[in-house]
Amino acid sequence: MHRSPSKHVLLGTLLFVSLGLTSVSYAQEVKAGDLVISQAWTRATPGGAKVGGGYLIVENKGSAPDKLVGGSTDAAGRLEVHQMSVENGVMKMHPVDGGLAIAPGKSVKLAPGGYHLMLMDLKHPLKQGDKVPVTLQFEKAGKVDVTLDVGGIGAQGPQGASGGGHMDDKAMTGHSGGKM
Ligand SMILES: [Cu+2]
Repeated sequence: MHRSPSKHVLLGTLLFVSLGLTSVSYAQEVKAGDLVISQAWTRATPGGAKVGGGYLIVENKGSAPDKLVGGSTDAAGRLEVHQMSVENGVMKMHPVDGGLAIAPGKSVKLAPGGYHLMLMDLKHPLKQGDKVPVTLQFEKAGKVDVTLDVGGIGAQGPQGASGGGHMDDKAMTGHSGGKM
């Protein structure tokens, strides 16, 4: 009487969905102390552009807050942590004062239209398909190397795992992680 075939179907579906998510997860997930950084990406920039954005997700699995305070990259003169806000109907961005707090047990998403990394004084255009090594600076976790996957100019999110699953050795220097 309590047997319900539809429950099995539902379970099967859930299992399938979670497996599916796993298989399209991004090649790079960087762990640094209590932080897990994933889905790091950026957009291609038009020639001559001097700035580019950077987007990722930071999850704090620990019990203490941390802060993303800045970073650096060889691809640009400076790297800042920015936020967007709308003032009088105009989208503006400015550096996050004192760093971006990552509360314990929470994830913070840097995405177009919100918090983002700002690569200032780009040394060369970012090209779709390239990988841009970036060193993030956290208050507690310290320096963390991640790689931004460069998507198309109008990309709204990170690209799937299609193509480019392998890691560039040069991008791997600085942390000991290997392929899982
Ligand atoms: Cu910005």
